Amino acid sequence: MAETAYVALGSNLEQPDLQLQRAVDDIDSMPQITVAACSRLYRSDPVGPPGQPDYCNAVVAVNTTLAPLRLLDALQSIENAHGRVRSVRWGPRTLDLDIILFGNRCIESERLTVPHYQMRVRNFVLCPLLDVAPDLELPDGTLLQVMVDELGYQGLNVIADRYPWF
Ligand code: PH2
Ligand code: MG
Ligand code: MG
Repeated sequence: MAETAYVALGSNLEQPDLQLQRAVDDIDSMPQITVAACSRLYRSDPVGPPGQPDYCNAVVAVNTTLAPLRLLDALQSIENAHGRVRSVRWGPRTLDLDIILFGNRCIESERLTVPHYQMRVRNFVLCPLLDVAPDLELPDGTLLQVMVDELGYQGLNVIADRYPWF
């Protein structure tokens, strides 16, 4: 049975806007994963170590028959193909693909925590998520719209509206 998952995309190196557009296409071409909806494209102030370039961020809704850890494998293979080097925590990266929600599930394993442990405090995740899922509730019943109203759009700029962005 296919389930809907939400994946957050981020990049702040090597043409971040094009990295994200290619990543959406790469996700959609994976076996057993279909991109059902794609958010607007945002430029955002970096959160984390100072002195890094601005990020581009977006969120896609995917339909998948993969189990959560197999979806994670697929996304990590795309990160690696985009030249991702894992070094500084929250430091600059060519491509970051995070599973933020997987159906209504709560998952706590060594490799994967869903809902994503930081999503509630990151408007560069919640605001694009609202583009693709305006009526969404988290597994604990919190309304996404309420969280977005609390966090606001500070530090975020929409740089492209409808996918394909370019
Ligand atoms: N990702 C991080 C750390 N900081 N800042 C922004 N604006 N966007 C990101 O995607 C981001 C970040 C680590 O995943
Ligand atoms: Mg991340
Ligand atoms: Mg990540």
